[in-house]
Amino acid sequence: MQPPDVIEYKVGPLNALTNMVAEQLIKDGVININRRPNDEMENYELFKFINITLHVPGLDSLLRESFDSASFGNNISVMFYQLPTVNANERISHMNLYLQIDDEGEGDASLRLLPISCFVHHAGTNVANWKASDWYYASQGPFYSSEDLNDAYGLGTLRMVRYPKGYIKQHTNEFNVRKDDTMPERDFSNIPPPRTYTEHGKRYKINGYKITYLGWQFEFSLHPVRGPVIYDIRFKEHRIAYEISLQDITLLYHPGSNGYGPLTLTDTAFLLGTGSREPRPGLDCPKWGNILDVNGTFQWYHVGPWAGVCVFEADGQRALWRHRARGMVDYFLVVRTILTLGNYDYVVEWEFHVDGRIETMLTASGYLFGSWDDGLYNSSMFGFRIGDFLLGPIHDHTYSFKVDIDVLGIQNSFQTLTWEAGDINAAFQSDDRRTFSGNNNMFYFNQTRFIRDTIYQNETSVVWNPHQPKYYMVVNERERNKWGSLRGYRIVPYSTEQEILKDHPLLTRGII
Ligand SMILES: [Cu+2]
Repeated sequence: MQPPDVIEYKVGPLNALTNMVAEQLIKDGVININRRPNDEMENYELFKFINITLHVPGLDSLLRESFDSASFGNNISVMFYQLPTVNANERISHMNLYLQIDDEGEGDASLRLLPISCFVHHAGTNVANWKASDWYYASQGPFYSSEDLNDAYGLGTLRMVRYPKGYIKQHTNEFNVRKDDTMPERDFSNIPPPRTYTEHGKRYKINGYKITYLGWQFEFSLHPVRGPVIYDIRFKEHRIAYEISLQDITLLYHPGSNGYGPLTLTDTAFLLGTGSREPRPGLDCPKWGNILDVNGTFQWYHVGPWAGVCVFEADGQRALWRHRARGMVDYFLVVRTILTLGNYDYVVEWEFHVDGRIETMLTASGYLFGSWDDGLYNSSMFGFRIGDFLLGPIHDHTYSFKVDIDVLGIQNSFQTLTWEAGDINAAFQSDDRRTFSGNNNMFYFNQTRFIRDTIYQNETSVVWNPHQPKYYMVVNERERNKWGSLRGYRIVPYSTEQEILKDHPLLTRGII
């Protein structure tokens, strides 16, 4: 029998709601089963596995003594975060305990971490082969097993952590963020805020997942692992892009103790778990907007359609352009999805402006992931203390998008435009198709600035440097506008951040 593996299928064609065809994209056996994303059945087995390991006689009194009489299964729970591995035969998760003391669980799993952890090795599909290793208690270890940790506790060799008595009672529900009625109201806050409405109907049309709006046309889809996608994007009948899609949300955390959650996350993997959420009318979808169903999956199982994307026309309430008595308002169509991935809510949206510009936006809110901090061993080089035993560690969210541009066909090239400073002669000599026949003296300044454009023949990566601005463009070398310039689209990065880490193994190896 073939060993279990991972296969990806292409399903289409677009907007065909019936008679779809599935085509296998990757050959059997190419992707090792250990490379699959987060898996709920496996989580269930992990909980069962660790449950047995944690119910070691004596460990219970270690927990009670450390954490204000808390106990596992009562107000202590467990979390697992998968770690990146180089070897495909490995599948390792970091196990961490946390206090579960909020009625609604808000913030518990990401903020109330406890400093008891281990690694669980759970490669393959045979649970009997799984094992736990590297137990730590308040950054002391590693202990080979939970029994060894328990023995150290019994011998009195552990440096103990002791939460103050009454800690749990005092902190219960403190992370349930809601309006504080004891605070004074702000002036005029009792008056309803401004509202936009569509007086004479909508200016966009939705047919299945095909959306049209003032010359725009595209199709929306939701990939079960990677998230929202728009396909076949056309402006005034012309194809601009085949696909613009979220590929991954990568997080790198840098905790200062063994009590931490994820070290690295490819957050979109959580789509298979909690996944896409309904945009809420009045909060992130205007009441006049349309909410479309998406194909819902939960942990690989199809669970039928659920409301997952909001479409509406926004009043930008600013000028797209203006000059004296003339001008045009910046109205745009918004396609917005909400991804609630664990402690974060990501809002992914595309804006289609009437001037032919598309903006891809991604924002994050929710609860941050903390790490345990005892306040004794000042680990403030890793972040800021934000509570008792709690550090908000520095981390970053990197959003990767695939942008498959097709400007007037698929024969496209990548072009960059840079500026150089130099004297007049250097400027004219920079383009060997031209010769300068004028007199240098006609320029009041001899120093000038000139453009250099490059069309890349080979695939390459680009490093964005705000100190050396560059225009990135995808152009069609066979299509020119009436003034002779190549037709294309410019890619404008909005991020102002530079490279996040120089030598992080995850970034340098390029593996997950
Ligand atoms: Cu964050």
